[in-house]
Amino acid sequence: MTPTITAFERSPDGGKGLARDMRVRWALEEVGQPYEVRLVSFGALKEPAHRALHPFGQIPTYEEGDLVLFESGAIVFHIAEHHAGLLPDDAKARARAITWMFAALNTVEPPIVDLGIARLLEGEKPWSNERLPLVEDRVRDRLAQLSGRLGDADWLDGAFSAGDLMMVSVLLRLRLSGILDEYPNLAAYVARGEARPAYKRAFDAQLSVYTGKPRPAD
Ligand code: GTB
Repeated sequence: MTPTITAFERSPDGGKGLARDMRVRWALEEVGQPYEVRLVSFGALKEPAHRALHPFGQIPTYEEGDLVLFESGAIVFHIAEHHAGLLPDDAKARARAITWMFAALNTVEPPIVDLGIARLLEGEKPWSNERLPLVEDRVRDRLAQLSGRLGDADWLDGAFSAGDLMMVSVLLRLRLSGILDEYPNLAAYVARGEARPAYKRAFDAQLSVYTGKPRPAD
């Protein structure tokens, strides 16, 4: 059965792949599962029909028959559980890959989201100049720890997994800040993720929603 996901009808990033449907698209592309996309306006997100799918009125959602999921982490985990390619067969390696998914979402993403809020929404506040460096340093702390763990490995724990998919997706949100480049092994890690054919297909698909055409070949 072909699943349907939701994405922004108009993404504030204009298709830079920063909205969280991108990670779901990437997972579906990695496992070779075709999918359909329903675009939702900001108004419709808060309407009862969408809230029946997503209690918080957000994207992405995932519908597969009578199964409805929300939360990008839960959706990617579901995809990874039901298709080969994103989680190792070995039980312990699988548990470690799932641990990295949670680490990306619960430990690395929160300070990165905070930084986005501090820069985009709080930049005009009188206390912003004082707070921003603190928020940036909390991001740097996490990146330094992650960078130390990754070392010169290609991926976080052996072969590419849903843990890497989620971590790269989270780190990508830092690209414009320049902070990622302070950690060359993390910048290279993100670039490896973006170089995957499945990532490129997912990126092009979300971009074409907003431009009407895929991006030119790199
Ligand atoms: N924890 C949830 C998940 O992982 O699925 C969070 C979902 C979420 O934040 N969804 C956002 C949303 O629907 C879109 S991704 N927001 C609308 C609302 O809450 O009313 C966040 C996002 C949006 C836009 C950009 N961008 O344009 O750069 C980046 C990230």
